[in-house]
Amino acid sequence: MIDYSGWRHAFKLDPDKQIEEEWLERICESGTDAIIVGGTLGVTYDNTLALMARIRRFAVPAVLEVSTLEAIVPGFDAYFIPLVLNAGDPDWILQPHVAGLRRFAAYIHWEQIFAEGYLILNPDSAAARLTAARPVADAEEARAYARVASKLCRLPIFYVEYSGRYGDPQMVAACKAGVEEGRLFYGGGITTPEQAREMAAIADTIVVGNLVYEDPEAALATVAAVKG
Ligand code: 1GP
Repeated sequence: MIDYSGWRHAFKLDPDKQIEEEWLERICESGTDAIIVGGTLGVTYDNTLALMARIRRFAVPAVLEVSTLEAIVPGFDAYFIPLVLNAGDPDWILQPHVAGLRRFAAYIHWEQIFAEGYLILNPDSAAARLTAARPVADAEEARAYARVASKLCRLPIFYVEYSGRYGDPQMVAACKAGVEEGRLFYGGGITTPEQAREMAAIADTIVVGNLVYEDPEAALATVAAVKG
């Protein structure tokens, strides 16, 4: 069974984006704790399977963050299942999960499944638009969301998602204060070692996504910043 409790750093790779073999190898062999495969748009069974097969050549743990029922590919070490806590469109809270269990319940290895309470804080992100994410007024509200996830729902992971934009450390710290049980993941807009360090000082695990595609050398530098 996968143990993410000690993870400090993960890369998130998008099946809908291209990455050259050499860079994929360097990312997978970078010393990061895990590769999370996930994206919001353009994720298909075929491109997810293709990316998984390439990552599987390396020893790094590989997790699928499920965003569409059409792209649930067997063979990952674990499956992270987001519940978008501030989705304005209620269909994004539990309806896909009900539909997924109707279809796939017989195939599920529950020990590989981990729910993530997602709080989407960048209103301009694709995920925010897709789920009609409700704005979060202030740090107090963010902390309350974290408590709902951690204390009420006992979700094992709380994911502060600023995808595409570097977040407000005070908001992340408020979330951390609310997550008493479970792990806090932070993702969004990390482009420098300093940002990686800043967020890693608050969150349990930081996730670096876009930078892999925009500036892979800089992405590699975030690993040493956090784990070095
Ligand atoms: C996206 O949280 C991850 O789901 C990482 O965000 O792509 O902005 O690094 P970035």
